[in-house]
Amino acid sequence: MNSIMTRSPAAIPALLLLSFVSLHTAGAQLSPVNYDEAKVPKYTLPDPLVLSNGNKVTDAATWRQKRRPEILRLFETHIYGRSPGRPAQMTFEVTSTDPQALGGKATRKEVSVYFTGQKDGPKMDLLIYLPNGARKPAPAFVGLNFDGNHAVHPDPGITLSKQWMRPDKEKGIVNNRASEASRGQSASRWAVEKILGRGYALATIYYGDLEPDFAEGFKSGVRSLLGKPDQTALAPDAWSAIGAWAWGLSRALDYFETDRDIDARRVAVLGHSRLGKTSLWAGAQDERFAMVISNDSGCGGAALSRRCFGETVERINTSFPHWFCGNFKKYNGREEALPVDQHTLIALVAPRPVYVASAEQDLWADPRGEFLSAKHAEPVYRLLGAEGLGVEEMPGLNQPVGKTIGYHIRTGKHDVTEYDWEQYLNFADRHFKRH
Ligand code: GTR
Repeated sequence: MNSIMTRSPAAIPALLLLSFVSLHTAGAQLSPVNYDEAKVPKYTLPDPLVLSNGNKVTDAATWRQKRRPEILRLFETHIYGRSPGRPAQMTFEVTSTDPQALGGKATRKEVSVYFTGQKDGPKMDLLIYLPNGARKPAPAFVGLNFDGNHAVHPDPGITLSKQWMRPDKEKGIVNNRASEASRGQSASRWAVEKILGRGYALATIYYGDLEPDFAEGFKSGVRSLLGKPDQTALAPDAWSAIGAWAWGLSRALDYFETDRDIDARRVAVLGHSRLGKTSLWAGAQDERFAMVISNDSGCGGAALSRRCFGETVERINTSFPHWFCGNFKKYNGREEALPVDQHTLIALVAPRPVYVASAEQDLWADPRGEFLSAKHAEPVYRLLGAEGLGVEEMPGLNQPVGKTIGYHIRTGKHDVTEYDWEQYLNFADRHFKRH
């Protein structure tokens, strides 16, 4: 989703820039967007290794038993809301299998996950490609997609999503529904053949299966279908849209545990932008994810909120009130009052490998803030005996760095590219092939 009003104005012509500013300031009195490093406020980050009671965390046991649960609760209470667990009645159904998909390179499977065990109840549809000829069970990447499973590849065998979608003529979305013209529309973001060629499986789900992405979307998504019947007033710490999307990723992992073709102990969860915020939250909560990847996730994702660079807490809460829980609104313009910052979200992934990626032109997402988050998560990795980022300074363009925490900033705009996938595959090879 690259709406102009939400991206860095750096690459936008002056006239458009004017409308960018006015759209962003219409109605609400929002502070101007800061893209000047010199104007980043002075801030002190919460120390991931100091408990709320002021005691220092100096051993792994205290991290695991006290500080990790404490940080997790803080994120639930103040940022993403509390999500339920696995529904007791959930069932899975393999709805199609083609062992000779993509010219014989892959086995394509589609799996419906019925959250209440009822076929006419809430469900999500997984698209899975398994690498033919590679050793099974295969390690896998799983991520939500923006435009429907049929959009990740032109493969005509993928079932066309019937869910609500944001209108988009270019993507063949007519009357809020996908059409044949929608096939393969986001293929550039999913390096399917490359992933399969490297011996990995790929699984994806349309994020709208869990909740359509608009303020009132929760009324027809899993938050109300699985929650209390009257969801008109959500509690201030009830799960958010990001919470619902992340919850779906954990349900995919529940399925992988039953599929002998996939190695559920080597699954990397990844996402781009709002879905990168989601992959971080999914991976932070659910320790079954063996690796977590954030692609250009920005504010409320990898970027440090306290830097107030590009998108701020106030802006994101104003444009997308449903993404975070009600309590997060209390921090509009008061980032310094947050009991956590996003480096402690990354620290929740420790000691599992985590990768944070930025793009040079994606100033709206604050590339430096994304790097610094990764950097400030390092003390937790070290405490747990893992190597962190391994560098002190932000690397130059297209120079991936990192040990257990990976990072790169590539040239180009807010997007997922072949280059990003190349780095994720190399990172996964380094960590997964040891098993
Ligand atoms: C923007 C939003 C960002 C990012 C992006 C996306 O509009 O301001 O935080 O999440 O959407 O998801 O594409």
